[in-house]
Amino acid sequence: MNTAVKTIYLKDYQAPAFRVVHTELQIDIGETGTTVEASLELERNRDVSVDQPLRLHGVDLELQWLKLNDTVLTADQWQQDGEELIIKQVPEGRFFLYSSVIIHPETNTALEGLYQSGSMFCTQCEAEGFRKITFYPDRPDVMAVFKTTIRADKQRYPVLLANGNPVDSGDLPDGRHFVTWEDPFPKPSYLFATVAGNLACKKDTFVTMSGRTIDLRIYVEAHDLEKTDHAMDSLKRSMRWDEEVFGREYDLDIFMIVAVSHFNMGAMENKGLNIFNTSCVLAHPDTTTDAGFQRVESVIAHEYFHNWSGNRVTCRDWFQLSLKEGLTVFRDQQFSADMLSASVQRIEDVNMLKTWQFAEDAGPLSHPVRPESFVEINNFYTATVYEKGAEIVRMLHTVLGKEKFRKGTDLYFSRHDGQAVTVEDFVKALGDANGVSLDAFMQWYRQPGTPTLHVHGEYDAEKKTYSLTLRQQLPQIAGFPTPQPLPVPVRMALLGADGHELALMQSDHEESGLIESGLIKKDITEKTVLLEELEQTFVFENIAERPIPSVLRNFSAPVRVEQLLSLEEKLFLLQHDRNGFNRWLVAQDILIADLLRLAVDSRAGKNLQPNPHILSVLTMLLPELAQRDMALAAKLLQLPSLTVLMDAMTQPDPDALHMARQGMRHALTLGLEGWLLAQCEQDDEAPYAYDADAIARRSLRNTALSLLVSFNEEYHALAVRQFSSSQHMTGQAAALQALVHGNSHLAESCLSEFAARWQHEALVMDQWFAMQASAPLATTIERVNLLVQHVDFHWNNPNRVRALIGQFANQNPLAFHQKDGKGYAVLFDAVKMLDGINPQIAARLLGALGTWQRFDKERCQLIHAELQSLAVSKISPDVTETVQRLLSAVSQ
Ligand code: HT7
Ligand code: ZN
Repeated sequence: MNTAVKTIYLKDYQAPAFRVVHTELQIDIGETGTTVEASLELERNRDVSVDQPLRLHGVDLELQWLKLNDTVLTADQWQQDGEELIIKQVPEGRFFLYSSVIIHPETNTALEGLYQSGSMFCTQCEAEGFRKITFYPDRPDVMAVFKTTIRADKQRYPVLLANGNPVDSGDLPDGRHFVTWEDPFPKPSYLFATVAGNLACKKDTFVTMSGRTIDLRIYVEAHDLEKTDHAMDSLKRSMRWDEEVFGREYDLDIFMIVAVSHFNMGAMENKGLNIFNTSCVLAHPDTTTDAGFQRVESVIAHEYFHNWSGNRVTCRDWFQLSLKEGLTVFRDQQFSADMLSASVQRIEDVNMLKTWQFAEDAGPLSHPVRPESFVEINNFYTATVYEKGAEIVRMLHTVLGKEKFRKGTDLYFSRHDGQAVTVEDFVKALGDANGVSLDAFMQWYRQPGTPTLHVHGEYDAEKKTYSLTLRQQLPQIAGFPTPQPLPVPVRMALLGADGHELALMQSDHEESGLIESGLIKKDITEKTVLLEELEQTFVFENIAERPIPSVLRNFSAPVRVEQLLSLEEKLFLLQHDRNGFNRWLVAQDILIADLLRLAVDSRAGKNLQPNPHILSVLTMLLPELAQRDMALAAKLLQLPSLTVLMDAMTQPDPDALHMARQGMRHALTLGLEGWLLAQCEQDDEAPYAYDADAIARRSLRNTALSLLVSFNEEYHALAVRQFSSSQHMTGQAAALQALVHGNSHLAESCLSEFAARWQHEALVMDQWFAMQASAPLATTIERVNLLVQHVDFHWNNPNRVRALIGQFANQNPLAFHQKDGKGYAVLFDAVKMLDGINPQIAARLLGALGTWQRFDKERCQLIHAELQSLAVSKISPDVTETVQRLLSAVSQ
């Protein structure tokens, strides 16, 4: 086992011994090496004991010289210890440290620090990449004003960018040139960015709420310029929305986005110079699906919103990562809900949370939203930190209500502007602004695991009261203290016999402190009750009839729900609940239960008979619902995924669940065939429109097509027709995927035609790889092994690796968990191959095994053997940490 890894603990946090007042960088880009000269104006932090030496981080830097004020330092005046450069003797008061290093972006395949992506140079500094550029106190609580000069060959790199505003530029000898940028806002090093390239630019302007005109620029490779309109529109919508909803105005004179094809994540919020994965900025109807358009809009918003939640107010240390990410995800989810459909947005967000975060929290990779230790912080950019973190912010929004939440964020941003703070500071500001304590919610940041909410209702016909008993069951996660009760806001309504919502009057003595203080609004028919203890009963009076409760509306808390309702009551909710999100939630519950039953039947070799009552309600409901809410109808038609079903089974059996799911799809299609066909025969609109109605129409049509193609070979021609005639990628890709996943004999020629047409569009080819890797077929492993050899597959491009290996391991449980272990071999071979190229991506791929301990003995043995063999090979700290955490499942 590679044990040479160092664990960092939250409890060991110490304030920095030195502050950087001013940072000046001179970056000289060369083809075989880049020189970085830094000038740091430093001073001792008076709050910290004086005898501490100056410690700077540095990784893979070739040091040329070091100077302290006017004196060149000799080798005995500094020492290196791992990633640290230590200088013991420094002057009192302010002083300057100058350094010169050579770095090699041209061979940097880890995509951290300064690296080459295609023909351009760009940076990625979050979390700890700046130390690969120069010696620096590379920690988020050291905030400095930056001035950056970048020099490069003028012909090859006419565009030279850095954070802030441009203040100088000019020509240099030998065909080189320079540009100087100044960023007046103090920032941590992780927000530093620079770019050099030959880039085309889409320009626009935005007038802020105080009347300032901001230059907006999106830099891309010339052939992608036509794909920037949607990103620019999304940016302007985000800027306006943040002013209107959060009162946040942009601060610099210019806001730039650069698209790069090699990027470890989606995008990065560097101050004034966001760097984006091409997949999250480029969009055109010819090459991008609806999902792609939506992703661009939400990632543009997310990174823009970081300007306040992350940049102006940043994190004290990396344990506080959710401070900026949870809040910013919540903000981008609210934005997207306002742009398209609020209930569809919530369905998609919750589906994501339940699929990935609940699974992460149920296995050896479980960790609190604020972790307490890490080896490699890059391993903690997780669904828990992001998505569960956003749910905590949403709960605070729910208990405070919109206006008070806004008062709270106003105070947070003004109180902590220019500071590096903690999650406690955030929760305290929300409480202080409203004269209440929200401290109880801190426990959500500390305690890992998903609680289960048990719901039980009792009606007293004589007293006309309805008692709703809520009980929280908290999982004990190995290595953590006994879990404590959490504050769980439960938004609810009571439905009468014909589906109308009953007036809710609650006995006053039952209400919690927060509700008494008037913080939770009393609505007439919908309200939020706050469960603060392990168990509480809430009594509602004057209830004239036995009601059916609709609880956890809009998923008001990130919990699993166990509710004692009959199938009839659940089907009633599915048909009558006015809350679209809850109709989806109860539909999932109904379908999961029946699919689990069918899986048991499948294992027993029985005939698969989906519950006829469920089928008859769905076949009646869907056509009628589609007339009023097409988006919801499409969501209901997409059955729970195999991953969600595996989570619901004590010992997941992907083969039996797949059979069950196929059986249910078949039965549904049988009942709805005519209506499904009618959806596919409707006009496939051109030109493409990006709005909620058009997206819903395409979604329903494509779901219908996929069901029909799997149902009967007769319909394969229909898919081929859509594939050939559709005027947009949403239609084309859906038709091709239906054929590939439906194992059609027509798939192969369409795949070839598609590749021939789109071979020069990298993002379209990513879709081509992805749809083959995610096909739930016995032949998929063989195909993935062939695709790894394809001329267009490149291990050094994370988008391509995610499209092939990531999709296979995460979106194709049937093939990945194939009994013979060949699917696991695909993943482990990929991790071994990638670790030397890009350890961040290698470690992230292993996340697909987050629930491996729940499988049967044979599969567990196969995975265990692979993990152990990886553990004893020479691997990066990133992969070592993840392997060790995965292996800890066997000792739990
Ligand atoms: N804040 C950004 C995080 C990020 C990142 C982290 C590790 C390695 C590469 C990275 N690229 C971007 C993304 C975000 O806005 O959440
Ligand atoms: Zn973010």
